[in-house]
Amino acid sequence: MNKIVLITGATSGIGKACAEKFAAAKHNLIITGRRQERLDELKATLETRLGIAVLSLCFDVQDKAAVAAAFEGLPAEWKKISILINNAGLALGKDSFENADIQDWETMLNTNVHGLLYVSKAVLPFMIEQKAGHIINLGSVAGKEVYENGNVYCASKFAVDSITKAMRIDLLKHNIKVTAVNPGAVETEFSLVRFKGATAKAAAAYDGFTPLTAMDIAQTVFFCASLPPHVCINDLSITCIQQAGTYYFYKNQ
Ligand code: NDP
Ligand code: 8X3
Repeated sequence: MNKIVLITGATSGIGKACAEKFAAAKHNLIITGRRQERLDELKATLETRLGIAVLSLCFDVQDKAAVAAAFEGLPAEWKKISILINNAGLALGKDSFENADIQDWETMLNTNVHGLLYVSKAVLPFMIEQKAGHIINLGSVAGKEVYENGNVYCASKFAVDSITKAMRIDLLKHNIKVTAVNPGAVETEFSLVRFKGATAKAAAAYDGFTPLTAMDIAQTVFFCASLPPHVCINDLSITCIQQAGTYYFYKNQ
């Protein structure tokens, strides 16, 4: 049976690859992001190519009222969400604690932590009503080990790690699975955003090794979502073969 899969941050990178992967398996999708034109383009492509239904919702996950309004206003048939992929997120800057920008810190915490909480709170009543659901949070290896100049980005992903664990415990009674997928370096728009459009600096983030692709992560998320109803992957970390943890890389000589 086709499920409804909600993917936040589907306009780029891992979220977009998840949309393609779940659409290919004939699931219907709710895709979100702030860039309406990218949402429109993805919806048109997936509906035409794969014959699935796609609903796009354009909002900023930092905006609590906008998040609540988007989900309260869903047509009844779209409220039967089976899988929520909390993917929208970003890093801003990679500076030593004393030099980092406070506004960047706030944006990361508001997006990666508050945004994930707002969306989860809005969607959970639909899953509780169905007595089933699966929440998959995009954490990071940066939520397992802090690295130099990673400070508040790492803190935001440590928060995702603990929120995921807390959700899993509290939602046991509702038959809702909660999974964290924690990638190492994945080549997406992540570094371009982190370095605020500085293309050379962003590209240099992947110098000397072959990073994961967005589709590698989408396949992993899809795997977690495809296991039998009684099985829940709790926590899955994944890196490319040239990375171990957050700071060990074996780069091309
Ligand atoms: P991208 O920059 O390619 O994609 C980020 C997505 O998040 C975009 O669709 C963007 O949409 C959305 N987003 C960002 N801020 C907001 C916001 N305020 N409101 C709504 N949507 C927002 O990066 P990735 O695909 O790499 O990142 C996806 C997730 O994976 C993030 O949580 C990231 O922390 C995590 N991750 C990434 C890794 C990597 O190396 N790339 C490694 C580990 C984890 P729009 O701009 O249209 O709003
Ligand atoms: C993104 C991976 O190592 O750049 O979460 O922080 S890293």
